[in-house]
Amino acid sequence: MSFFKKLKEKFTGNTETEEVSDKYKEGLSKTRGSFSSKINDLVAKYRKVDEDFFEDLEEILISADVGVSTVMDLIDELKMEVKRQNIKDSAKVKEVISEKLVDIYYGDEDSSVEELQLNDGELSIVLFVGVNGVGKTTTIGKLAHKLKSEGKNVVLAAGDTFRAGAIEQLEVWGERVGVEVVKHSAGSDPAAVIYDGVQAAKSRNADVLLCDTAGRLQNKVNLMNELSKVKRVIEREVPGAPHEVLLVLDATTGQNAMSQAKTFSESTDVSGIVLTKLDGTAKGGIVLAIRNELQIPVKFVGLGEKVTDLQAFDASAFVYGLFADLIEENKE
Ligand SMILES: Nc1nc2c(ncn2[C@@H]2O[C@H](COP(=O)(O)OP(=O)(O)OP(=O)(O)O)[C@@H](O)[C@H]2O)c(=O)[nH]1
Ligand SMILES: [Mg+2]
Repeated sequence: MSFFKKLKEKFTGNTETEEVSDKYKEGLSKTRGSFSSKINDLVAKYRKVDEDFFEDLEEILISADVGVSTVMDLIDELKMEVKRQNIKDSAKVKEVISEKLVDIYYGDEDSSVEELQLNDGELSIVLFVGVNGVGKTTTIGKLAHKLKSEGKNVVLAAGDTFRAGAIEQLEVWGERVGVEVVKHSAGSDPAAVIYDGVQAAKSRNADVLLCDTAGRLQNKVNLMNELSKVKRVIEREVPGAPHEVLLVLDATTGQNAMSQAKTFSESTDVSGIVLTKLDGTAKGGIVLAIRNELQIPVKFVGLGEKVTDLQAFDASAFVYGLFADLIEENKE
């Protein structure tokens, strides 16, 4: 079966999967608009698949923030596949590209969504880190909604005591979603807030505690020290916790996001990435660069500002979003 047909079968004709593919389609419309039109122009320009074709393709991928070394791998794979299938017609390459994008994301692992690692029946703690403005607090609100709708008992801890208004912002989310928020006053010790959050979560038999943290302090060293302190409190209070340390990155910042990932993973064990604001960029290819160059799984993507716009990352759905027009018109 062709790859587009497989994707079409997976993501259409069923309300549950259609909801997912619709979200990706909508959230990736900027990237699709720019990426797909460039690919279409490329195919129109080169009828035959030759060296020049691949060179231009390389540029298109790099301009979508796919990341240089990932692009190189991808181009090598594509060349091999084109040879193997003896593809002469450039239009046929589109499908091979989409298939290889999924392959390259998952690498040798079996292609399943990287789920949030939560402990069933016991308290799980998720710590959110990332620089200011990337979307930590918003993501916590969205994830709280998602977990609650799955029947989980969720508590939030307002660990950003530094930025004015940060505590209130989390409280607004708490009210909107209908979950409890543990807080202290502004300027207090974040580790103490998190400690209280853990005690509250334990005494309420909560399933998940989501911990917000500051994105900016007086300086970077302070921030990293504070995060370590918060993490130590969590480790001490709940063996095996934090179950996830999620680094939130803003997709619209491109290479900056990559360097943030390097900085944070040097001082904390980041277990996964939340890539926000994919809806706001035409360079959604950064998902692939992050996975491939940092070896950290992207667990969620932010595809808009609405509470339902946080999606578990699924590379097939992502590629569906990128090539939706081609996939849907596929008559096979
Ligand atoms: N379009 C879009 N906007 C988003 C997304 N995620 C977050 N935002 C917006 O990004 C802005 C910053 O989000 P916050 O959640 O306050 O960011 P933060 O990381 O908590 O920032 P600090 O508290 O300053 O460290 C808000 O206006 C959010 O609505 C997304 O997936 N798409
Ligand atoms: Mg915040």
